[in-house]
Amino acid sequence: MAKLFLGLDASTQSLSAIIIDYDSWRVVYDKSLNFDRTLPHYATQNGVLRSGDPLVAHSPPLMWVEALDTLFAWMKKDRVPLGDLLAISGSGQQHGSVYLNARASAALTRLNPAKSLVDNLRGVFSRATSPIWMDSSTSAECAEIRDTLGDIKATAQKTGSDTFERFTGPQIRKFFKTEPENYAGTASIALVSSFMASILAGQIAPIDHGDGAGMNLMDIRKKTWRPEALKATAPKLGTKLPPLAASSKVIGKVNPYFVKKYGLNPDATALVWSGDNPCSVVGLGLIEEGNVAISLGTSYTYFGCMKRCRVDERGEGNVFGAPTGDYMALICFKNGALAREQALHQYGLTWDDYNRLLRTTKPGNNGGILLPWFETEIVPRVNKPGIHRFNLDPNDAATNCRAIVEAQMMSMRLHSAWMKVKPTRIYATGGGSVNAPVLQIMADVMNCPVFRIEVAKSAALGAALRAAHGWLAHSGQKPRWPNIVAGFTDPIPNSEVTPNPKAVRVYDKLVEKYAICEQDAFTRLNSYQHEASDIQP
Ligand code: XUL
Repeated sequence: MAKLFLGLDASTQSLSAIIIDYDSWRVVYDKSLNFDRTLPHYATQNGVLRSGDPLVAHSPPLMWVEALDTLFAWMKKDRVPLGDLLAISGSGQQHGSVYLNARASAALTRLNPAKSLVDNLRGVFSRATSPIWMDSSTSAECAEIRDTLGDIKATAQKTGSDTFERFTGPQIRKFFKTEPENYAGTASIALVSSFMASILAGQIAPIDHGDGAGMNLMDIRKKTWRPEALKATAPKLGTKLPPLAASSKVIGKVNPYFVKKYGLNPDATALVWSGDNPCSVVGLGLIEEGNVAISLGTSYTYFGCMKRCRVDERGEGNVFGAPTGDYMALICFKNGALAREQALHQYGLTWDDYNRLLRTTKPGNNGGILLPWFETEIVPRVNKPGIHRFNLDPNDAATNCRAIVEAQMMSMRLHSAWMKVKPTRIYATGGGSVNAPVLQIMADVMNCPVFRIEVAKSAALGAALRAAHGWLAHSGQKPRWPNIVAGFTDPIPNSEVTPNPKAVRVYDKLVEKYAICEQDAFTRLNSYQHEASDIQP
């Protein structure tokens, strides 16, 4: 009998299912349900309920409940051999929180298969909507929690990250402050991941160390709730949080609801879920320290696993638990594709022109540097947008285009140094990774080979791998993590870009100058109201 494992991914816009066959490491089923399209009665836009306040971003948890029922119905209709599934796990958008009342625990255990999941669970929420990771309305609460824990450095050392608006602790504090009665009526607080796991397991599920680290509530080293952080957040919070658990933990047998309604094997096991980023780490095969993924999307993200827990004391990067039991770092740069697009408009170029200019200019740009903070920046923290040029003529399209990409890569190198993990293999993903000259600069600045991969549902895939891993470990077998799942995460043929030793030497020097330029820009930003968008020292 095939060893089949199901991974689900409750992301912002969709719920996806991936089934893998463990013996062949092949994906045998892959399906997604888009919330806006399939469940339009929740009136979400890209999975989010929009209010008048642009800082607020919530989603309806009942929509996730209905999506789960619908996706299982689709799998049954597609004749997926659901009876052969050995275990199920999942991945959830990080930080989002679900507020459950005292009826929830019993309702989860006694789901009636004659009714829909929605009808079973309609009455279990103490808050109708769930704040999600796109919500940035909690700056006041971030400051309050950070002040109680000490400062940025202390908060990062204690919880793995500085306080961030999207993190769950500040969101819980805001709920307690603005709706104290509903907070008091909350028996249990779940993350998106642990809420979905609770439905599948028929009991309030633990929160795993990966997603738990995105709350500003977990002691990042001990992997236990940190009483001081709970106290700084809201009263009696300890009584409302489920236990923390390793991401390989088997919660128990799958909820009989799914056995009776969809024909799952009554012995199939339900594992804890994790966050989408921790799941992607194993989905992309970033198992060994030094294997790093760089996603070149609207924003750029840099992430990879760390064997030892190190935190970013400047509070820019985030540290989460990785499904392997190690740690992972996630660093998000806002001025990604956005910055290159600005240059495109400014100089009236096409992407082909941009690539040609990158090919015809020299690595190091003769010392010309540009800080591309077209928008406020997350890493480094820049609250006032501005482009800062050093030894660069603003009218010269070619050197400015090169300077933007060089700055983005040098910033990644500089601001990932706290991990103390030298990249040995970089997987480049996202729209920007199709540009070979950009990947050449990446390889040269990082002094590391770069491979292109298409990331198709790495989080759902990682969840399926976690299901396999947890199940095998639970049944006394020695599981392994694959580096590549064929047809899914294999590098695009002939996409390897190797560093050019001469260029590497240029960037080893230039990165020092780049760091000085950043400092210089910060001094200016801090010392006077900086209005000019161009600075030419
Ligand atoms: C990570 C984060 C996002 C969400 C998206 O900190 O906020 O990547 O996990 O799903």
